[in-house]
Amino acid sequence: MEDTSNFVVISNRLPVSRDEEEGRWETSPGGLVSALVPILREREGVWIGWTGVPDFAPPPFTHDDMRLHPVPLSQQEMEAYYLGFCNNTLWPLYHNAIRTPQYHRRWWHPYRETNERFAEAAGRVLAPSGVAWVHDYQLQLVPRYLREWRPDATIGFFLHIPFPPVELFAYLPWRESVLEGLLGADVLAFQTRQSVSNFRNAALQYSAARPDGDDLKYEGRRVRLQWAPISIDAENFESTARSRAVADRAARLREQFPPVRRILLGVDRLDYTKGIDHRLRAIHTFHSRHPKEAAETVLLQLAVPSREELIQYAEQRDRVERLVGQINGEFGRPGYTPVVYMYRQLEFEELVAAYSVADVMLVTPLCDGMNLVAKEYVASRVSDDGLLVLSEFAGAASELKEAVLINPLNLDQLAEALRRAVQTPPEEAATRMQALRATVQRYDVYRWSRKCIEALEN
Ligand code: ADQ
Repeated sequence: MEDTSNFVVISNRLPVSRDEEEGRWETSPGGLVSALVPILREREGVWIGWTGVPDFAPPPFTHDDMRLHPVPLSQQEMEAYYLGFCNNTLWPLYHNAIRTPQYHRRWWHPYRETNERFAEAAGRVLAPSGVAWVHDYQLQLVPRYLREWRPDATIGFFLHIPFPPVELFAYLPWRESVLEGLLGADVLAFQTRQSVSNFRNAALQYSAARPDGDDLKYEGRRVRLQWAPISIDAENFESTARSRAVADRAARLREQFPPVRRILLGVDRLDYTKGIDHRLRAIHTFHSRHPKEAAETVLLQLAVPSREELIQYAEQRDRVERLVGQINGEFGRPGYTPVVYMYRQLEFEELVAAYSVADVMLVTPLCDGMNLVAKEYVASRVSDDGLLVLSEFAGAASELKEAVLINPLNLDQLAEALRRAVQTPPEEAATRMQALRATVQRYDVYRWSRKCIEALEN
């Protein structure tokens, strides 16, 4: 008899990764994990997910006070389910098809089977009438499978990425099955009101769901639709930004550049949705049109490696690196490099130090569920200075209204926004930043998780 629990979180990845050299587990960084740890502790909850290593699923274990139940995935499943269906079909389709989604039946079947396996793992460990909270696009069929097996459960689902407009979603050959999968939940939560409405339209058009006020009725049950924008552990960024260690690191980083130089910063996973290439092209336009102002800036672009096995990601990396080379070749000179580019994962304090020295933060995705980087920058600006330039296509744009909002595809507008950003009077920057900081401090990740869980428990 397995240990059961009243509260189970199910996500593709467990919140830990394996350090093979040291032979131990490490808790993954990030707000979601920090927000869920106290909840899991309080309820003696269980987290179900994959270890990140194919064919490696040790028996359940406890790490950092979290009870973890690994689900096995073979190398072939990892390729078909994860790299294939999740990241070559769903990811581009849900991000407004900014890359062409690939549709293959040989990926769909492993997606279904894998989802069934996660649901079974959850069904085994969930105590009678317990709460299961399923996360993200990799596991959209889990609510339905779990409900079939455990009709007593209360099931929540949170989508971290956008739900696309119905006209795009309609292309998915398995759209009905995906909707039926999601509609197995009692509460479906999304990052933006737009995603809530997109899902509602898709469900009304391609499933048996019917309107029930703002929610849906499906198979005699009410399915609640919730707008729940995710956030960060703002207090942690703020206190880290105020720490001696980060102040020292930030001072050392600042010393690398002449005092007159304004630091522009980009921090992204190297993903084609993040608009790093458009940002660089706008930087090129900025240097061409306004050489004097541009020469007083440097762009620090930090990119964390991601999904390197996929061709679109390798191509995007090439594109980004070519543009960096082009800008530095055309506008650099001895003692001046316009773009400083780093392709690696930074430690937390290094990241906060980068946020602390950045005069202007550039967050320019073409499409993004939320974008936590924008919120992290704001939380780290403890002196109420600095300017956030934010794409209107990031979920964060609907909350961070005092940012300078731009369309990243409009390179002229973006280049002009850069010119203005570096000349913004400090009083204007402070007014904007104070308002942004108030929002991020108030709506932090703890408030988000409470909101989601209250909806499930009421
Ligand atoms: P992501 O697409 O991964 O998340 P994002 O929200 O920006 O996007 O989070 C990226 C995280 O990686 C941030 O916490 C950031 O600090 C970190 N990071 C980026 N570059 C780094 C570097 N070089 N070194 C260290 N850390 C780095 C998905 C969705 C988003 C949604 C989140 C949460 O795509 O839209 O906001 O989930 O729901």
